Amino acid sequence: MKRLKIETRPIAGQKPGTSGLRKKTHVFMGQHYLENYVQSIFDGIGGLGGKTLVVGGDGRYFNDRAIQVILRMAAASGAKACIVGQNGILSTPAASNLIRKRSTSGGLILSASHNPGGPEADFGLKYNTPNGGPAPEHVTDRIYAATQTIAAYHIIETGDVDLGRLGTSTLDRMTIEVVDPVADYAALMESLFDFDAIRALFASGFRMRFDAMHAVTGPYATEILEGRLGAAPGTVVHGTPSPDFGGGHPDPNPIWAKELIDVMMGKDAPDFGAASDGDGDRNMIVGRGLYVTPSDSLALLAAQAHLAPAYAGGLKGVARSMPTSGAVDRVAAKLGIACYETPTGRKFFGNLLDAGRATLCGEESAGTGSDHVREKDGLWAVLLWLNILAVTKQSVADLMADHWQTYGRNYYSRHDYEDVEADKANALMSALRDVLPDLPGREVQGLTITSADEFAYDDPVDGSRSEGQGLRIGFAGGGRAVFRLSGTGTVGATLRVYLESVETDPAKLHQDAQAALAPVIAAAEEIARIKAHTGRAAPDVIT
Ligand code: VG1
Ligand code: CO
Repeated sequence: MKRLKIETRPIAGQKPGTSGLRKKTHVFMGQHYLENYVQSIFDGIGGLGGKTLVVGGDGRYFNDRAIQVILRMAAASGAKACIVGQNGILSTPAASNLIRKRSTSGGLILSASHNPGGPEADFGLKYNTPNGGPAPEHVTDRIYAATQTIAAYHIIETGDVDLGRLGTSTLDRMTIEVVDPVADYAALMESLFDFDAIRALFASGFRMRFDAMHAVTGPYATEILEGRLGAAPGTVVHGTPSPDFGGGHPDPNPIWAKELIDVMMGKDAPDFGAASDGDGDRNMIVGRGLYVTPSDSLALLAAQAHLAPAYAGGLKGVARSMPTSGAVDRVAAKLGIACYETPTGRKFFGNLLDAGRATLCGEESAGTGSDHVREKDGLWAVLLWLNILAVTKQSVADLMADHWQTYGRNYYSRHDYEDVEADKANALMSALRDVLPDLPGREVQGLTITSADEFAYDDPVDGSRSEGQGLRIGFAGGGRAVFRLSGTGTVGATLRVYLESVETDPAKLHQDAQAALAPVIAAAEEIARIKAHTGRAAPDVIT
C-alpha cells in the first residue's frame, strides 16, 4: 500500500449548491475531478485526522467507483474510520441518522437526488455536518474556497475494499465498518410510530402501493412495510435499486410517477399510494382518486402529528420553505405554535431543529421531515401518514376534505421551465426585480397586488443573513406568485414559478388546481413576461 500525493490544479465551477455539488456524471468521472472535490471537502472542514465519517449513496451509476476513491482518500488523510452502507448504499435520511447515532464528524452522501442517473445523467456529492444535516453556507463557502487553492490530493494506492460483506476491516490505518443500511433506520422508525396500529390497519385489508422508482428506498420500504408492518407482498414496486433507476426519473411527482398516479386514479385503486425519490428524502402521497400536494401534506401532518407516539406531546413549531404554500401557517396559528419561513433548501431547517424551535418542516418540492434526523425523509412521511390513517380510520380524501373545511384550501402549483439559456433566465429575473417596487397597489388580471419583494432570510438562531432567495408577489386574498432559479440543475437554468391562491368558500374546495389558479397564472405571465423572455409557450413540468 503506497500513499500518493498527486498534484492537481483548481477546477472551475466546483461550487456546492443547496444540496452539495451536482454535475453530469462524466464531469465527475473526468481526470482528478472527484478527487479534487473530495480533497477540497477534507481541507474545507479542517482535515480528516482522527475523524470518523459515514459514507454511502443512492446506488446510482458511479456510486460504487466513487466510494472506493473516497475511502482511499480518507485513509490517506488520516481518518480514523469510515462507516459505509453495505454495497455503498445509504438513503440520505439513513445516512443522517447514522451520523447522529454514531456521533461521527459528519458524512459524505453520494447522490443527485431526484435527477436521473447513468453515464449521461447526473451525479452528486454532499458533505453533512456532525448534526446529520447538509453543510451550512459558512462550511460550503470554505469547501468552495479550498477548490480555488488546491494544489494536491492524497490517496492510497491499493485494490478495492469489499463492501459486500458486513463487518470491519482496515485500509492502511483506517477502520472500515460495513453496516446494514436499513437496520438502524428501521429501528428509528419503529421508535417514532405506532407499528402495532399500522400492522392492524394492514391486517384489516388496507391496501397500499409504494413506488420506490428503482431507487434507494426499495430495500427500506420492503423491510419496513412488507417485513415489519405486514403489508401484502408486492406492496413495494420497482423496489430494486438500479444504477440508472430503470431508465426513469426518480422524482416522485405526478409527472415522473405517472404510473402510480394512474393506478391510484383507476378503478381498483388501493387505499394509499406513495413514492420516494433517488436518495429517499422526498415523498409523494396519493389517496384513492386524490393526489395530495406536498404543501397540503405538510399542513395535514402538522395538524395530526399528535396521533403518532413521537409527536404526542405536540409540536414545538413548524417551518416551511418560502415557496411552499401557506397551508401549514394556518395550522400553526390554530395550534398556537411558531411557523418559520426559510429559503429553499433543507439546510435552512437545521438550525431551527437543533435549537428546538421547530419539530416538523417541509418544502413544496416533496420534502418533509422532523427533528428525528437532519434531512427530509420520504419513508418517515409515508409512515406518519400511515399512523394517522390507522388511528383515524378515515380515507385520505376524507381527511383532506375535513382539513380544507377547517382551514381553507391553498390551491398550489409549480411551473418549471427547464434548460433555459442562463442569459435569458437571468434577464427575466433582473427585469422583474427592477419593476418590483412599482407593483404594490396595481391590479393585474383582476387581482390586486399587495406586496412585492425579494426574499431574504435572517436566521433567528445564528443571525446569518441569506439574500436573493426568490422574487415574490402577493395578491389580495392570500394568493402569491414566486419566481426563482433552481440551484440544483446541471444544464442551463431552470426557472421555477410557484403559484398559489387561498379558497375558504366551502362550495369551492374541490376544484381542479390549474383552473382555480388561472387568474394567478395569468397575472404571473403578465407581470414577468415569461413567454417573451424564455421563448417558451408553456412550462416543461407542471406539478
Ligand atoms: C430543489 C427543490 C428544493 C430542494 C432541493 C434539494 O432545489 O426546489 O426544495 O431542497 O431541490 O432537494 P432547486 O434549487 O432546484 O429548486 V433533493 O431531494 O434534490 O436533495
Ligand atoms: Co432527494
